[in-house]
Amino acid sequence: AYQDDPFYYDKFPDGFLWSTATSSYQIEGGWNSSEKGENIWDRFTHTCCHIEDNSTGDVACDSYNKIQDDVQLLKSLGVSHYRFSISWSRIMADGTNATIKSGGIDYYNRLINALKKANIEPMVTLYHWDLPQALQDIGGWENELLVGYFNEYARTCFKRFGDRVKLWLTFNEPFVVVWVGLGFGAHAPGISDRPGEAPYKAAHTIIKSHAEAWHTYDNEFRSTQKGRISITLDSDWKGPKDPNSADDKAASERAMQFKLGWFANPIFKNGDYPDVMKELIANKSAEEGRSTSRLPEFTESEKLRIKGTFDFFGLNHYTTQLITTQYRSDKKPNYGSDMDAKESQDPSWQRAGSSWLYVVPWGLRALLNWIKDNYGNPELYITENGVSDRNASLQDDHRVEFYRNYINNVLKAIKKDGCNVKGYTAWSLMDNFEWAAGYTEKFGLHYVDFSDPARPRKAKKSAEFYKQLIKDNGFNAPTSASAPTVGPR
Ligand code: GBH
Repeated sequence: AYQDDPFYYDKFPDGFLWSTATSSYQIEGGWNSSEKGENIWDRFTHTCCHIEDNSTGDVACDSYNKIQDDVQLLKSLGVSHYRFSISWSRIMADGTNATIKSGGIDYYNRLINALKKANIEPMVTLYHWDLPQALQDIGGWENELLVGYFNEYARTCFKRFGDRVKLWLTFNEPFVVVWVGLGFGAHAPGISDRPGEAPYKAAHTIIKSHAEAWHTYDNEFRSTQKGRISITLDSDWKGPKDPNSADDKAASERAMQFKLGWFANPIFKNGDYPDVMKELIANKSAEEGRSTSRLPEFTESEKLRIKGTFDFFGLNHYTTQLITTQYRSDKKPNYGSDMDAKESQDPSWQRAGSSWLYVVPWGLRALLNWIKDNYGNPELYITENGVSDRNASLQDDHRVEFYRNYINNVLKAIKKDGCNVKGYTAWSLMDNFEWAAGYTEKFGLHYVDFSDPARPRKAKKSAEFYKQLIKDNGFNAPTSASAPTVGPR
C-alpha cells in the first residue's frame, strides 16, 4: 500500500519544472487602481460579513506595487516558472472589449517582462475566481453569454501577452467556482439558494468557455506563439474507507467522478459528463417530478468541440478523504447529496491551519495513479500543493515536512508507477488573502507582515528547503554526516 512505502531517495527527471503560485485577488491589492473595474470579490469582501477576520483584498500583499520584490523572491528560490493569474476586471473594467484598460495591461506587461529578465517563465491563469461584477450582474456563469465574453477576454490576453507567455490555464478549479461560490455560497458571489441546479448550470458554461478559449488559441495563436494551454482542476483523493469493501470502493469511485470527473471527463475523456453523474442526477430529477435532468446535456457537436481541449493536465491537490455510501434526503435537491456518498477522515491524520486540510502525502500518489488510469496518462503539471497554519513563525517545520513528503510521493508516482508528471508548483509564494478565511490561514513559503504598510516579505524555513530541493532536483540519499533534519513519515 502507498502509505507503507518508505521514503524514496532519487532525482526527478531532467527538465522537471519547479514553480510556485499566487492569484491576482489574493496578492495584488490596487483594487481600484488604473481604472480597474469592480469584481465579485471586491463586492463580496466589501459587504459584511463573509470573511472570517472581516478583511479584504484591497491591499493584500500590494503586489500591484511590488513587482521587483516578488521577482526577487522567485529568483532566490530558483524556480523555473511562476504561476500567477490575470485580474479580468483590471484589463477589461466591465469584462468586455468596450472597456480595455491600458493601465492594467501595462501592469501585466511589466510583471511578465521582469520575470523573463530573471529567466523565469510565466504560467498564466486567466480566471482565478475574480469575475468582473458587471458580468455577475447579468447572471454570471449561469448565463451562457459568458462563453463569448470569456473568449474575447482570452483572445485579448493571447494577443497582448502571448508573445512571451508559453503556458496558459483557462480556469483555476472550476469546481470551487461553481460549488463554493454558487452552491453553498462561502465564496463570491455567495449564492446558495439552488444547490442542486446552479452549480451544474454554471459548470456547463465554464466547460464550454474553456473549450472555446482553447480553440481560439489553437486556431489563431498556436502556430505563431507556440505555447500550450489547458485547465487546472482541483481534486482531493477520495479513497474507500474500507479498501476491502466493494460498496466503499463504488462510493469512492462515485465521489471521484462527481468531483474531478465532472470537469475532467468532458475535457480529457469523451466530451461528456461521467455516466454515473448523468444516471444519478437524471433519476433524482425524475423522482422530483421534473421533465428534464438538473444536469444539463451537451449536444453532439458540443461534445466534439469539448473533447480533447487540453495540451496537458493541470492539477491542484491538498488533501484526502475516506468515502462510504450514504443516501441523504435533503429538503432541496443538492449536488452534495446527488452522489450518495459521505466523507470522513482517519483520526490519525495530522491537521493543518485550515479545517478542511488533513496531511495525507500518499493520497497525492493515489490520485496521480487514478488520473493516469482514467485519462490515458496525460502529461501533467501539479499547479498547486501546499499547507496552511495560523501562526506567523518563520520556523515552519511542519511545512518543510509537508513538502518533503508530498513531493516524495510525486517522485514515487513518476519513478515507480510511470505517471507522466512534468512539473510541480508550491502554493504559495507568500502568505496572502485566503478567501473566506481572510488573513487567518497562511500558506506562504514567505511570511508577509500585513500590519506594515510596506508589506515586507521574509523567507520561512520552507522556502530554504524548497530552494535546496530545486537545486538538487530531488532528494539526496542521507549520509551518516547529513541525516535529514525532518524524518520521513
Ligand atoms: C486552492 O483551493 C485555491 O486555488 C487557492 O486560491 C487557495 O488559496 C488554496 O487552494 C488554499 O485554499 O472552508 O467550506 O469554505 C483549494 C480548494 C476550496 C479548499 C475552498 C478549501 C474552502 C471550503 N479549496 N475550500 S470551506
